Amino acid sequence: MSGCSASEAMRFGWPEGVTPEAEDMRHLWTWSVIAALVMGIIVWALTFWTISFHRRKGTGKLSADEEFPRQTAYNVPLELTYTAIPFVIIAVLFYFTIIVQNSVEAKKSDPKVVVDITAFQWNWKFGYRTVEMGNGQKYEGFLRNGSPYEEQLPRENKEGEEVPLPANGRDDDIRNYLKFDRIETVGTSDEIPVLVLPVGERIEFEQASADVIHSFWVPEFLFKRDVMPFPKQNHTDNRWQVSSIDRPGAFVGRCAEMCGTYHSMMNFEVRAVSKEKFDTYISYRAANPTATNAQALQNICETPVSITTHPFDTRRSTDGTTTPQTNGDANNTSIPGCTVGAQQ
Ligand SMILES: [Cu+2]
Repeated sequence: MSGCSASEAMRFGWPEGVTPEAEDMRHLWTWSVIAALVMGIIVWALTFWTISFHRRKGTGKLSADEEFPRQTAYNVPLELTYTAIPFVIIAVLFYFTIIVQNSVEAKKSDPKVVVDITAFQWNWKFGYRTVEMGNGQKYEGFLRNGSPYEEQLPRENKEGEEVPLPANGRDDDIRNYLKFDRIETVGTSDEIPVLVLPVGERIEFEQASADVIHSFWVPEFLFKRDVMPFPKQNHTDNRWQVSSIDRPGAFVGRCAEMCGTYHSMMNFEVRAVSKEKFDTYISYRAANPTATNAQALQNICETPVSITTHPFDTRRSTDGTTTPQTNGDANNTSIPGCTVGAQQ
C-alpha cells in the first residue's frame, strides 16, 4: 500500500486502461472490492463481537449446565435471512457483471478501422482491411483469403518437396480462413511489429492463427482473446472491437497463450496516433507499397521502432556494456521538429 499513489490505491491494483471498455471494467472491479470490503468489515465486527462479549467470564468451577453458553440453533427466520442475503449479493454482482461484459463485447456495424490479426509461431502480422479516412473516402485494403500454410515455416519431405503441416485432418476447402491485405505489418526476429492505430475511433479486430492457439493481449486494453486456428470450426468469436483508444502513446502487446518455444518473445506494439497522422500513414503505405513500416512511421514523425519492447536480446555481453535498449518515451512518441507527411 505504501508503494501506491492515492489514485492507484483506489483502483485496488487494477491497471490503468486506455479504452472506455477498460474503464467500465475498472468501475466494476472497484465497486466489487468495495462490496467485498463492506462484507468483510461486517464479518470481522461479528467475529470480534462474539469473541469479546460472549467468551466465558470468571474462573469458578464448572457445573454441568455451564459447560457451554446458551445454544441458539435452528432459528428459522435468521437462517432464512442469512441464506437469502448472499443470493441477493450474487444477483447484484451478476447483474453488473453482465452489463459490463455486454459493453466490453459490444460490436457495432460501423467501425472506422478494421484490422486483420494473424498470429503464427512466433510473431504477428497485422493488415488493414478497411479504413474510413477523415476526408470521407474509404480505403479498401482486402486482398484475398489464404491458407495457414502460407504463414508457416516450410517443411520438406524426403524428396525435398514442401509438405503442409497436418491440420487435424481438416479438408483443403476450409483452409482459406486467413486474411491477406494490401498493407501489412509483419514482425520478424529482428523487428517488433508496430500496429499503428488512430485515437478516438471505433476499431474492429478480426483474428486467426496459422498454427497453434495464441492470445492477443494488450495489457492497457485490459482485454485478451485467444487467437485460434480454424476459428469457425473451433467455434470462436474472432471479431471484437474497442470503441476508442483514448490517448496517443505506445502500448506493449503480448501473446498470452503458451504457444511454444519462443512464446515469451511474441511481442508487438500498438502505436496510437492522432487521426491526422493515421490517415497520412495509411495514404503513405498505400502509395509506397515497398516502403517499410519504419519509414511510414518516420513519415508521420513517429519513432520508427518499438518503444515498449524490443526483439529478443540475450544481454549476455561479457564486457558488461550491453544495457537494455531504450528507444524513447512511451507517452510521447513524436519526433520533435518534424512535419507530418513531409516525405509524401
Ligand atoms: Cu503465441
